[in-house]
Amino acid sequence: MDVRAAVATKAGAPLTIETVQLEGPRAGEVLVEIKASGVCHTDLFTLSGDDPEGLFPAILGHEGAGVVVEVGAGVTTLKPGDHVIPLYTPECRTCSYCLSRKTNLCQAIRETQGRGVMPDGTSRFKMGGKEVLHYMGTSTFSNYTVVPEIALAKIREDAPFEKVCYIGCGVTTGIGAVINTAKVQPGDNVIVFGLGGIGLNVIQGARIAGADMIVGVDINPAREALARKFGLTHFVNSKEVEGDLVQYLVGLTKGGADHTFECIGNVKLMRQALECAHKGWGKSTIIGVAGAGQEIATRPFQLVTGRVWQGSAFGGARGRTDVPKIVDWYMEGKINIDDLITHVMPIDKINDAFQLMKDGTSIRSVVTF
Ligand code: NAD
Ligand code: AHE
Ligand code: ZN
Repeated sequence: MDVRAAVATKAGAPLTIETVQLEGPRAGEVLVEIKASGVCHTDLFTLSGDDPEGLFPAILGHEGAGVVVEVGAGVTTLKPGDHVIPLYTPECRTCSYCLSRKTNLCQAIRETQGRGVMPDGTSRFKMGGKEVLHYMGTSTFSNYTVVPEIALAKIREDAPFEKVCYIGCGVTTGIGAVINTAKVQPGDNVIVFGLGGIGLNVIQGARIAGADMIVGVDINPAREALARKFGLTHFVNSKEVEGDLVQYLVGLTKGGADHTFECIGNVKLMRQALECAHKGWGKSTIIGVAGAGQEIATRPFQLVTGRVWQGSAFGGARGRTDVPKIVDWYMEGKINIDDLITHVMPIDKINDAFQLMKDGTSIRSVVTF
């Protein structure tokens, strides 16, 4: 079938809206009509050319929501009409990673996903007779996409697509990092570096977890007011701090934070986030994604003296199990998504969404089809 998609033809170039040919679902696959998709910083990161796994031409997008149109042979858990959120971290429930119960990083299809193809090694997308690659196993910047059954969370039908699509990445990543990965406890002090689409969800998660001080660090002063609405208690504009930022934050939290989170993707800030965690027990969780060739560094003494450095992917969430619950939280008013979706636009305007993110004007833009 012909579909309308925003195609990333090469690194650094704007996306172009194209008519692309999409083959139907093969065994174990599902055809989904995408109704809405958020634009995450990771899409911008891959488009920039900094992603070691970035391949072109490809259809980006990994924060979508839509409706099942057709299922391939052997698909048993979904049927046409079901509402779904595609998962860039699938949950097969049978691989050794899933069965370990120690991680959410299902590996059933990770290798082919990283090569931009479906589990059988081929792409379902073609343009002008040539293959166009999938992205993160989801490719939600297309009005139709094909996704493996194990990478779809079935959600309730009364949830608005243009809001809950954000649960496909940003909401789950931020809140999940606090609850599943860091396991923030009531009364903990928390520092969040970067108050964008992910960091504000970390703030929201910290408030839900009952954190005491919730400190946000950003260079964009416009982030303070919204962050306060989500639970921020102290805003630090790092551009305005005289002297060493780490010492300032250690002083502010009277010895360092119980938990810190890096939500930017800057390796220098990852180091600062570690070093302002409390001596003896502070944990620092890296969420931000850094470009090819970048490495983190610190004095090993920082770890010897009890700080813990860890990372979190998709908030440690097991998507088919956890995403429907997070949709329920939203529908029950337990979490706020509406105030974070600052812009909604048709897919034709998707390059504006990337520009708004670069300018620091948007928190989340959602494109609709
Ligand atoms: P965003 O652009 O919405 O937010 C980034 C924020 O960082 C902005 O508020 C910006 O002002 C701030 N910032 C930039 N430079 C700064 C600096 N030097 N000091 C302080 N603040 C600074 O991006 P996002 O969508 O929130 O994504 C954040 C990061 O998380 C990206 O690296 C993204 O790729 C990554 N990410 C990771 C996962 C995961 O599963 N680990 C999931 C989603 C996104
Ligand atoms: N491809 C990059 C890494 C990108 C990355 O870290 N992705 C995160 C999700 S970001 C969503 O916005 C992730 O979950 N990674 C786990 C995984 O298995 O990809 C690189 O550096 O190669
Ligand atoms: Zn994302």
